[in-house]
Amino acid sequence: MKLYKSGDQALLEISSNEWKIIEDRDWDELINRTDLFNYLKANAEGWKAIDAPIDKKWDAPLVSQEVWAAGVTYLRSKVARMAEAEEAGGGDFYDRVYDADRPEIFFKATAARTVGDGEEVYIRKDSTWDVPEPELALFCSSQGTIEGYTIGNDMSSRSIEGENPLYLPQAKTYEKCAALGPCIYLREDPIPANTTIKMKIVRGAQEMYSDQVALSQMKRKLPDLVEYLFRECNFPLGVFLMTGTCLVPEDHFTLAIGDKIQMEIDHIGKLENYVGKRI
Ligand code: DO4
Ligand code: MG
Repeated sequence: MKLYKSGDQALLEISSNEWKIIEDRDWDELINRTDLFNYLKANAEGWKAIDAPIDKKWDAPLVSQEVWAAGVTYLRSKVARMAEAEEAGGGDFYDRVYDADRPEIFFKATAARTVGDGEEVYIRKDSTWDVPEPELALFCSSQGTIEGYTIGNDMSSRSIEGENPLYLPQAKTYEKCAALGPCIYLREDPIPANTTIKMKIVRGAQEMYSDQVALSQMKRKLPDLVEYLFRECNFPLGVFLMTGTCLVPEDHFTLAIGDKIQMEIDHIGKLENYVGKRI
């Protein structure tokens, strides 16, 4: 089951040919509940049936929630970050966090800095090395339960974070630094470990990057990441948590204005964004 946001409306895809519209409902109130899947399933009969929308543009599935992110949860991220921070003497930190009990968790973006499917993400003007990071993102209720899944793009400046790990907040958080979407994917059981995350970067007619990874490659357990996030923080409206990347383009690659970034996660769908720059 998938829940999409389009302006003030919520649309529920029960199956490819069974859609419902949920009108006049506050998005924050609708999604922030434990057992969201069964709530939607139990109430679906009362909502109006509609035809499957064609070529619809979906909003990012959040209104007031914060977006957080976990890092160095896959070996590939650890190795890439150790190399980029080596000269600055910070490589060791990534090695240590990969093996530590406490995961790396950082504040990523407010809803206002997060875009949806089909929109522009930005690269910083003071950055020379930029990459998108395709990540499984969790939607957690205010009670700390994992209620759904979406695709997250954790846009990152590798030149800034590589200069000094203390610059991480500037490498990660700026206008349009995050994309989420296209929906919140809901299921009764946890998302399967063989779920695949894919990313393609296209420049004009040329494919610049294409790779994929299975979720099973992640070192951390999703509930452990959530447990750390909720230890000393309350999220009265729920929260989105990106869970780290494994797909890192070769070091010579940096994003350019106009690049198309296509992310896909099994079951959830596709998230496509274009690279722009704040004027
Ligand atoms: O420590 C830097 C950021 C790590 C990250 O964003 C990731 O591994 O996805
Ligand atoms: Mg990341």
